[in-house]
Amino acid sequence: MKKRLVVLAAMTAALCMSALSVQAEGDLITVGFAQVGHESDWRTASTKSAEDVFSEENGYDLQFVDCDNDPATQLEAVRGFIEQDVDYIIIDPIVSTGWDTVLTECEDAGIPVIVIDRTIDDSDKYVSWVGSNFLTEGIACGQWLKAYAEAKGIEEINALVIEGTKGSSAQIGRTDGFNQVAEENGWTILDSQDGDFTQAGGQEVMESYCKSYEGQFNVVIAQNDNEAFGAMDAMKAAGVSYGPNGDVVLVSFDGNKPIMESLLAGDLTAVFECNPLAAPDVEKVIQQLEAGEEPEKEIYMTESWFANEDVVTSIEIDGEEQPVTQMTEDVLANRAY
Ligand code: GYE
Repeated sequence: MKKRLVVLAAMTAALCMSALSVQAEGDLITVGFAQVGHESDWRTASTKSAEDVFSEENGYDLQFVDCDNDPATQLEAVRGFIEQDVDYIIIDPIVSTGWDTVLTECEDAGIPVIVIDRTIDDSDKYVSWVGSNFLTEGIACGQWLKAYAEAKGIEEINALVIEGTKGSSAQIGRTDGFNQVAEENGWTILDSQDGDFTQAGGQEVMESYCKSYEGQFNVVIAQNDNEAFGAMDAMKAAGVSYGPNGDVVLVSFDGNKPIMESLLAGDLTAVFECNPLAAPDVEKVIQQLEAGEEPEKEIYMTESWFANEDVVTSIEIDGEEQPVTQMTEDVLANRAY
C-alpha cells in the first residue's frame, strides 16, 4: 500500500513537471536567425554569441540557418521564418541590397526584424541594426598606416588589398575608408580583389598578387583575419617576408584570438578590431520590444586598434584621438574572443 502511494506521488510529480515544461516551452520567445555562413573565425564567434544569448535557459527558442554565403538561400531562410511565424527575425545580410520586398513581407506578417553586423542599405523596414562602423575601421587602418610610414621612414606606399565578400557592407566600408586616406596621401593601390573573407580566398588572391606584382608592393591589407592567414601562406611560399621585421606591412580586420596571437608573434603589423559579440545588444532590443518600448534604430559596437610595436600610440579619426594598443601577453589574455 505504502509503495503504491509512493509510486502514485512520483507519477503525479512527473505529470506536474511535464505540464510545467510544456508551459515553459510555450513561453519561449522564438527567434529566427539568418546567419551569413561559416566563412571565418569572426563568424564562428558571432554564431556562438547568438547561441549563448538565445538559449532555452534564457527563455528563447533559436531557429538558426547558416546561409552558406548565398544571398538567395538567405532570402529563403527569412521567408521560412515568416512561414513558421517566429516572434522575431535576426538577419546578418550577406549583401547590403535586395532586401525591400522580403522586409515588406516580414512587416506584413507583423514580425519585427533586427539587423545584425552588416547593414541593409536599400530598405529601412527593420526595427534596429546592431553592428560596427566599417567605414571607421577602414579609415583607422589608413590613418594608422600613414602615421606608421612616417615613423618608419617608409616614403612610398604600394598597397595590395584583399577585399571581403563583394557587395557586403563590411567590404564596402573598409574599402571606402582605406581608399579615402590613400587618396588624400597619394598612395598607390596596385590591386584590390575579392578574397571572399575566407583563408582559401585570401591565399588564392595573394598567390596571384605575388606573381603579378613581384617586388612591387610593400603593404598588404587583408579585410579579415582569415584572408590574412591565407596571404601569409602565399607570401611564405613566394619567399616574401612580412610583419614588423619583414619587407611587407601586413594588416587585417577582425582581431579574433588566432590572429592576435600572430600579431603578438610578429607575423602581422597591425589589426583593426571588429567586435562579433553583438547578440547581447540584440537581446536588449528584443526585451525592449517585449516591454513595449522603442529601441534605438542604430546601435554601434565599440572596437579598438592594435599593433605589434608601440611606434604609433594613437590616431585621429573624425577629430577624435583614439589609442592604438600594443599587443602583449596581458592584452591577449584579456581578449573575450
Ligand atoms: O569581418 C569577416 C566575416 O561581416 C564584419 O564577415 C563581418 C565580416 C568579418 O566573414 O570575417
